[in-house]
Amino acid sequence: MTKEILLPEIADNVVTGYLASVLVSVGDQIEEDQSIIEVETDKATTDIPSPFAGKILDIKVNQGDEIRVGQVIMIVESADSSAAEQAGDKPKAPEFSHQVTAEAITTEQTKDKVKQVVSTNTSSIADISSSKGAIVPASPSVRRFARELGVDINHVQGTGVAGRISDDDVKAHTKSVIQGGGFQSLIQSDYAEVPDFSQWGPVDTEPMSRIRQITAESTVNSWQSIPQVVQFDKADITDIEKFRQQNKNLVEKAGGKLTMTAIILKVSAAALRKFPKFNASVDMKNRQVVYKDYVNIGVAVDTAQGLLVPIIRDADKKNLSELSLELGELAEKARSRKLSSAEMQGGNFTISNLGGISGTGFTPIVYPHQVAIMGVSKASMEQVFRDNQFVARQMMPLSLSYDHRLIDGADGARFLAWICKVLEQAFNLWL
Ligand code: CAO
Repeated sequence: MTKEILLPEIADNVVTGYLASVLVSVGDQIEEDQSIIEVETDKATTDIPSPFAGKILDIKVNQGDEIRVGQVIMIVESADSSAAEQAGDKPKAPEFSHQVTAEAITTEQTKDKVKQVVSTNTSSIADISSSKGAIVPASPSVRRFARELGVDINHVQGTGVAGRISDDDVKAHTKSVIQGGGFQSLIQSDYAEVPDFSQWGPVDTEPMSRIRQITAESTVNSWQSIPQVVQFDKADITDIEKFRQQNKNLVEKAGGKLTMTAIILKVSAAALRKFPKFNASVDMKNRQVVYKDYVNIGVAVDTAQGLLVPIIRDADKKNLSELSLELGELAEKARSRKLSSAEMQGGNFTISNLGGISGTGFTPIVYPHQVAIMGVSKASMEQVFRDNQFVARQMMPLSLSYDHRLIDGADGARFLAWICKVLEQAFNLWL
């Protein structure tokens, strides 16, 4: 019999997504649970599996389309019919209650949701609105843009079809709230037109991926709203590198890799406890500083799709082996696009280690709602003057970008010096 596959609910409060890729073709014989499309949202990229086996008769969506929960994705000729269908029961209308939380989207749950939305009729979109109540019509990118400006999307008047809200509507709303109070520079209202580059030679264009758009928006937002200062220092890691070489077998036996990043994580977690200002957020709206009694650290991971930052939770409570294992797992998940949105949320501080690649120093950008990020560059042997003589030591450059609204220069210098001291002699941690 012929069946439709509809887009299931992907995450809490997510009603649309972008079709990143179609993984099958018309005429393909597919298995139950086989991934058929990849959908990108502001939060993550999710594989959507087929709820049954069959032959694909038609594909109703194209790469790059913005698709809505409940929308028909494909028509499939399914060999078997369920007992309920044979008995003539109508398939259940999709239940779009917000039961799937962003932090708990497992493959099993996604499959369950897919099964819920398989239907032989196309009334699903109407069902969504009636079961959820009024949904403000706006794409994920517009919602994100509004959030970044601190604008409640529910207060924005949409000028598009059926009241759909665009970036321009959010900007117009924001401008009207500010009413020319001298803050226009905070609103990146109109991106300037770029010149026609083809007048100087051949060009090609490609649309930005969602990850690239989000990185672009988030870095612009940070650059415009956080006054950043960068402090540089160098850590003598000669002894800790010896320790790493001597002990890496132990971590390998447990299935992980004892890398410099894991060691830096451990030391940074201790530093965040010692210097609570660096484990805080600035809340200008309420003129307050939010100090956190948990130490969640993001680690920048370079992936083929772009930069992703999974969060190591409670890093201060984990030993080096645990941190190494968890970092390896999260980095692998990032590279295979399996990170959930929850695994990228709630970080207090970030580490960006480019030392495995190249470079003598760089100035990373503080993440929104954090107050500092530490850049790590490639360690190398240097002549260091100690005790009246030059000695060869392995030195690792560190750069700490921090939010000057909360952190003064002396704080930044002390924080980084402490990290260098502990990396130089790890037993300093016990003192
Ligand atoms: N100096 C010298 N060597 C270093 C180093 C440093 N600062 N950091 C790592 N290395 C070495 C490692 O020790 C490892 O050597 P061995 O194989 O001999 O053990 C090698 O480089 C490769 O390391 P790795 O990549 O396996 O592991 P890692 O923990 O060092 O890095 C991760 C993990 C996820 C941080 C890294 O893979 C990555 O993605 N880095 C890029 C981060 C990024 O893009 N930052 C920019 C973001 S914009 O601010």
